[in-house]
Amino acid sequence: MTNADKSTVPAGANHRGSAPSNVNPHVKKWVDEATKLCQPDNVYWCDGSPEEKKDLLARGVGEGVFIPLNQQKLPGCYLHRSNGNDVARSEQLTFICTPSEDQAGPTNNWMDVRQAYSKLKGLFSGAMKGRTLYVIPFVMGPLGSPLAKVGVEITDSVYVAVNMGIMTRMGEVAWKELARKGGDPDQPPEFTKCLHSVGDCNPERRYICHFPQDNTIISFGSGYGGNALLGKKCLALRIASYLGQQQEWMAEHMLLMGAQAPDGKKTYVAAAFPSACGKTNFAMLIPPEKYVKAGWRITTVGDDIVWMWVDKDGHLRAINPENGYFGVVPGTNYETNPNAMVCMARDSIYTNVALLPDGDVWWEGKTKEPPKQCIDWTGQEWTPDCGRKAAHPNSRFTAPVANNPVLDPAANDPDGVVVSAIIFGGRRSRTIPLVFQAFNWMHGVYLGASLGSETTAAATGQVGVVRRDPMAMLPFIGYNISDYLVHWFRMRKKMRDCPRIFHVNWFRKDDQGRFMWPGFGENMRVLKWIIDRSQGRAYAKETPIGWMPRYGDIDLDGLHMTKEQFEALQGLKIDDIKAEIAGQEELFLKLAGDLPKEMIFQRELLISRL
Ligand code: OXD
Ligand code: MN
Repeated sequence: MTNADKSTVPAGANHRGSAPSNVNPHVKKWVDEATKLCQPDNVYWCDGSPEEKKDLLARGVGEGVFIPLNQQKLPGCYLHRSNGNDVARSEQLTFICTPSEDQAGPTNNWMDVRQAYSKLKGLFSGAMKGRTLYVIPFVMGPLGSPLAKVGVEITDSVYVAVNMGIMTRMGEVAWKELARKGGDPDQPPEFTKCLHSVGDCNPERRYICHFPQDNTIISFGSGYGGNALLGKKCLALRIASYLGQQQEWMAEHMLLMGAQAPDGKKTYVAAAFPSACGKTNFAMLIPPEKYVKAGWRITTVGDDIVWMWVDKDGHLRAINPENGYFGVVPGTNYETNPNAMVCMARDSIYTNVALLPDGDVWWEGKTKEPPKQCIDWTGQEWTPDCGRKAAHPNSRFTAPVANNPVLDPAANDPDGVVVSAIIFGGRRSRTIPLVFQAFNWMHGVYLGASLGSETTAAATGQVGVVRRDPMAMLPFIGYNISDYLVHWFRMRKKMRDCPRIFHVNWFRKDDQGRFMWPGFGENMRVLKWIIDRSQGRAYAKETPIGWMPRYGDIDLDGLHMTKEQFEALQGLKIDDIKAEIAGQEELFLKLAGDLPKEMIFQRELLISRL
């Protein structure tokens, strides 16, 4: 027996950590090859049990990866401080690796598939010496769902092992799901190979590579969520978007929520907002009191990713492939998102927040008054006047969906839920009204495709500039964007009754720079209009950009908003819309000759309406 075959982590475990006797031979072969390449000191196969989680956390504490928090206040919660150079997704170091550049398209970084494998082989060779290699089997999607996908992640990070245990259905269940999918024992079963090493966490040697045609992800040099928890952005969006195009379904960067009306009728809505535009807040929205009293309830199916397919009745159905939340913490508090606060109050991992003297955590916006002192996210003493942020602007919590007090009962339903409305939204301080509805699916796809948003801290780069972010998927489309847009247009043909499509902007500001809409729970008012429109109940007037509520069509009772204020919030200036169309040019030029003709038609129609 070689050293690498022995599982010595965690000590004393009864067979825990060794390969299950019935592991699929194709999986075993791949793990053996990776082990040979990476040369770890130990190999540990995760089973997903609660005992294992405890052991992994204890091991992480021993390694200094996790700091236990105040267990009275935050039972089961730990703090992790990442390397200062590794605090967000690294889009410039993220690659789609295919035989030809054209398959990755003009919006992705491309690497030749053979060159990528050879470069990565060099980086991974011996990379896990002195470390433990964890084998993490996981399922994306409710068990037994037609869309559920199995992945196996190999990593040398205990932080990744624990977080994958929260974010996915991890462990034994994955082997069962793989067996359920069955197939010919001689044929490799469909599973995504995910190979990850933090390496030396050097941005010069950081590569997040996707091989859609091989259903493979290889990530080196980063421990950050989106770069390292490979089930999330890498599998559930980039690889899944490609699989979806091949297999006629859709993987989208969307939240999924249920809204139950006082009459008990529930409507499910999916919404695509770019990173850090409040998807988690919207998905966990608490309606204003009068709505709650009237009997409205909002429930969360997912806060970041949906997979959607057309069922045999021609309806668009959706599941959330994830089993946890990886949410942004700054700005979250008991007023802005009480449900998120409850989610992260137990069994959660905090990454890059500040540590209070009593073992509690803090971040900007958690309380009105900052603490007198704390340890900041880099581990240094912090006081309010020190001129630095206590928590990193992209600090995160990882929490199980089961903690969510408003988790939708269908969250684990393999058949998912029927989607009645799709909402696109961005962070736009000017030009774009609070809400409008697309004329039809094709127009809605154009709205989604030309979505723009002011950039935030979730990705590295400049903050505050309008970036075109088609369907909020720009960093996540695992193939050529032209084919992706064509796929969206074509999905219409498969549906008998398609969801209505809307555009929202919670972030419009007046000339004094003040937000014109209160946002948060009050977004319920907009949601109600959207639901009523989807059910054919509410009125709207036709405008050049779509259907819009008039003052009086949307419930503003209790908001003290005058007709003039509402009209300013919904106002359209033709010159601004023209400038907006010019702003879309950047994307249109990138797509150049490959722009789907439907996009050109929709733009021409818009111009003709102005
Ligand atoms: C995320 C992101 O972490 O979109 O969800 O960046
Ligand atoms: Mn996201």
